[in-house]
Amino acid sequence: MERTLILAKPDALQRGLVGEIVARFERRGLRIAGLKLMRVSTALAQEHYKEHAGKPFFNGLVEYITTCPIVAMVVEGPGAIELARTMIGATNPANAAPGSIRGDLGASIGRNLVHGSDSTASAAREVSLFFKADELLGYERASDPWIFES
Ligand code: D4T
Repeated sequence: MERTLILAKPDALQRGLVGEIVARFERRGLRIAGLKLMRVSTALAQEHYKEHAGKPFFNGLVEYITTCPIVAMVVEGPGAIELARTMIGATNPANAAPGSIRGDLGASIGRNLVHGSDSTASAAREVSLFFKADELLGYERASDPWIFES
């Protein structure tokens, strides 16, 4: 079982694509463990994207993700991190496979709709940056819906 951070970025909100994006993860069988509409502060944006600090696109990236609310989501399931990355597609929508979110809906590398954690370490770091522990809910009861085999 893995958990990964998914962000529907400002262009997803502006274009009315949040429902489409959430639905894709749900339909693929990943469970929603956390979900919220929020504004990203400059400090949070800089921390989230710190691996890109100093790169030419860094300031634009921080400015962009702080301009408009986002929807942050934690999804979970077996192999969720890699599965979500495959579903999201290549960073540049021009190279993203048709069928992926960016390949179907993405406009440009600077407006690529979605973020997904890229490794186990990133997922742990990013989930805790965006969510407090008590904002993440499990589905432990036998009656809770669960698509995967146990
Ligand atoms: P995120 O992190 O948003 O899921 O995207 P990726 O994991 O697919 O890509 P990334 O970390 O390499 O880039 C983060 C973010 O920066 C934007 N970007 C990236 C950009 O505007 N210009 C660029 O040249 C690159 C490489 C897009 C995603």
